[in-house]
Amino acid sequence: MSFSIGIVGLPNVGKSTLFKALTKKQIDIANYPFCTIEPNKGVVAVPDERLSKLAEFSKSKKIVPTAIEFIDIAGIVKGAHKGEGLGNKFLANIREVDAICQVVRDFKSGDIIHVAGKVDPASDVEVINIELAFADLETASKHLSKLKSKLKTAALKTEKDDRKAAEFLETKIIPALENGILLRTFDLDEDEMKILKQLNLLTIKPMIYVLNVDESELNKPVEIEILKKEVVIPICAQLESELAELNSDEVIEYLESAGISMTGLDRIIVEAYKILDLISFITTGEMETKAWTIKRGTKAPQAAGVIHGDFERGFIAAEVINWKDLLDSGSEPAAKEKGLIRLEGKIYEVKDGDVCVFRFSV
Ligand SMILES: Nc1nc2c(ncn2[C@@H]2O[C@H](COP(=O)(O)OP(=O)(O)OP(=O)(O)O)[C@@H](O)[C@H]2O)c(=O)[nH]1
Ligand SMILES: [Mg+2]
Repeated sequence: MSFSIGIVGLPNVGKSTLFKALTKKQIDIANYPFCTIEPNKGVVAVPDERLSKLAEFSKSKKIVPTAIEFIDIAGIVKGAHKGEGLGNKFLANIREVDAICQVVRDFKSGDIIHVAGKVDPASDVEVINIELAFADLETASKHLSKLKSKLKTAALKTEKDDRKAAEFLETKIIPALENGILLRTFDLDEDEMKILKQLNLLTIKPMIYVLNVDESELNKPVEIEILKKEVVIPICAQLESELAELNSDEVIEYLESAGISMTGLDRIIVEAYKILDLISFITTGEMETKAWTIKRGTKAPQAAGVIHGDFERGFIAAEVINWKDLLDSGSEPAAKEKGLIRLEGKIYEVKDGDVCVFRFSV
């Protein structure tokens, strides 16, 4: 199971600079047989401080973090939804990703050309979001006309769902998109989600914003009205690309001197993981300590299935303990003695930070 984040934004805002820095952190792909690496794709480890602590606890020989994929997408320009620039290819690329990371230029330094002639993050965000909304508008309108012509000939029994979908698109979705409203801000019920899901729309995908600022402005609060309710990560892409060249001791030294706990890149990875509603459970032992990705709400058998199909098919039960409880109890037998290791069945929802052992029989 691999999740991907598309890096989008206007041309020349620092997308590739950010992407290259990310790929310096590219994981040892031998551990991740599912991924084919293409030049604009990079698979990076999701930082997780719990793993090193558990590895020490279990005397593990290796640590295997979980990973997500970033895709560097060509810059978008005004009119992309009509095919301007690399419009169509760009939009096709975004359809494939699970979430969007929108890079917005706010750095003033250097003589880097801005496509609109001046640095104006709020206006840039608007341009991109309107392109995404208009691309969705086209998709939704096409689908609506298909539904309408189908309804003209449909038998009475089958038409109820189609009629409902057509009305929903016509009265709610299309007017919103015409006004440039992103669909992910909508409260949608299950039926409505189902209608939209098959359309593979862009503005329904979760999004984080990366504000590419000058290094001197890194600690300033973000005061951009349009981004008030959004997840915004200020970074300096150029600085991140320099940090990516350093070894881990040097990075720690830098973080301490700057008074921060994580590099901008790591924050992006962690936030991307969060907006995808992904969580990790952990397996730990002498061989390895390993994090596994699941969607929040996944039940124990399906979580087990992420490790191996047999674990799901032959699922019996899961032995579960929170990672911190395990560390605090000093040893596994001590945790067992205190009754902290629970036996959970098929309906148990695995939690973030659960350390699991699955019992199965095939
Ligand atoms: N001063 C400064 N320059 C930067 C920063 N980030 C990127 N740049 C420069 O801006 C230029 C464009 O950066 P890219 O990363 O290629 O931009 P892009 O968004 O990938 O551009 P397209 O692929 O054309 O859409 C390069 O010359 C970078 O060195 C930054 O944080 N500060
Ligand atoms: Mg680029």
